[in-house]
Amino acid sequence: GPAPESSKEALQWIADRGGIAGHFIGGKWGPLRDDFATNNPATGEKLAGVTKGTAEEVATAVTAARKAQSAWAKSGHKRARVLYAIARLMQKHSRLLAVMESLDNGKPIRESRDIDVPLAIRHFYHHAGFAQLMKSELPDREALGVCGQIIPWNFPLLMLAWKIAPALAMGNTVVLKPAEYTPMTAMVFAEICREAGVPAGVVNIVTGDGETGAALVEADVDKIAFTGSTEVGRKIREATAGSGKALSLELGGKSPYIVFDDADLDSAVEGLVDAIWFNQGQVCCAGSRLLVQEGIAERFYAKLKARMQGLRVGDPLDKCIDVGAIVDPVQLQQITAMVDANTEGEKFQTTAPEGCFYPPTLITGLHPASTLMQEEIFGPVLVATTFRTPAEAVEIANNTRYGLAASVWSENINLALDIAPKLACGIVWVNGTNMMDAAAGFGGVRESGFGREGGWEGLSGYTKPKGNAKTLSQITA
Ligand code: TXE
Repeated sequence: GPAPESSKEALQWIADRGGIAGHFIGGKWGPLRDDFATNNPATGEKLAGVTKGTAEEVATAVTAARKAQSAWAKSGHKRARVLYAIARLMQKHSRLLAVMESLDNGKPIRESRDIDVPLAIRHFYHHAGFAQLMKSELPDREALGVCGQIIPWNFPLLMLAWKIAPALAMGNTVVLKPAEYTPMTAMVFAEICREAGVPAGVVNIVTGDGETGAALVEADVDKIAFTGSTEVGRKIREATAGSGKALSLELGGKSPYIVFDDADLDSAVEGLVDAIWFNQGQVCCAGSRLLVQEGIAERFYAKLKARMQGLRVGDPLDKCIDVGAIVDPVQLQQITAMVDANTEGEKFQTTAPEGCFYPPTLITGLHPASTLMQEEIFGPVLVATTFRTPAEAVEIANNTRYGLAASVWSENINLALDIAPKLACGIVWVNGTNMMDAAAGFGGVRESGFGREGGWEGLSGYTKPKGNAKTLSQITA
């Protein structure tokens, strides 16, 4: 096969910046300190030192964003021009972005190159158009002001794009905190902002961990947009309650993948490869709970196991690899502990190399109420049960505290369309999975969060009625 993608350019890029990922505030780099490390999970080697942002540094970034906001909100044409420039420069630097993402996160280069980076770019193009349309399409709305944005490590660049593009399009300025495991592509993005002529203070990046995130939640921002764990989402909801800050939460999931006996089984198997082995299963909307109609279960499991044996696990920079490294040994430990604690059902596992890798795993015959059917594993582990009737499928599907996505497989479109609205979740895919688009709202219900990203809903979440709705802190100031 082709040679692995070279990491030389990305490693040189990091070395040229003193080996540190740190703050980008008011259009300038710094402070830059080596407070903790971000590693390449595939090798365990340190990739860069990371600056842990203090509450003072967060406040400095918020002040810079505040200062830049009213000028930025003035011209939709200018915002469109700048957002287009960002998109074009991301294209120009797409190879660096893709390799950097795979080095920092461990995801297969095929995915960062063909999915993460192009979708992130698409997001900027899409929202550039809307920046221009804001005045005519949303004449009664205006920017919220300064948005604090906190993102996870599973799609570092894509989540950055989901957060920053709509906020900027609607005239907000932002302070974004990348996840502690994966700050690197946000660093490349900051330089792209400079090259694109983003005015100083419009995009601020503050690196750090959960404490830095908590400081951002407490800071003088008008909105917090968060993607991450349900547990932290709950803390943020408590911390912002009564503050007048707008809030959107995109949290965990345990999304059902329902296969009826009349489904095209080969397509449904291939869909599962995407649903649960894409990005090592570290996907909030992963189809992690397989529900198969009883009569076809054995046949379907056999096909699935054969397909699993064809999945190649290993070096993320190898273009032939299907499943890369788990983001961090802590996450690997969590996946291992959850799977090892289970004593129910039948486990089928393929193999994985030594190190921070976990083999594709299928556990069948689980009771719908069992821990593995209820809790998010956030790894390449598919758990399965069977059902008899469509009504039973709906009942099992809705029997979790989450409600992000669902996937329904049947050749009977009447059945699929009858089932879809009965599923308690934000997104239903019919005969497909993980279909994302900048023009479609994405988000969940119940403990998967609220608010939508993408589409009109996502845009309106970054606006407020004109001349109205000052935040509590603005009123009391
Ligand atoms: O997430 P955290 P972690 C789930 C998944 C995973 C688990 C733990 O099950 O195993 O969460 O992952 C910042 N105030 N998901 O610990 O802690 C943190 O620095 C403000 C699902 O990495 O939620 C990071 O930037 N911010 C999920 C971001 O929150 C805080 C994707 C997410 O980290 C904070 C990731 C605080 N008190 C994990 N504490 C999805 N839905 O896609 C932490 N942070």
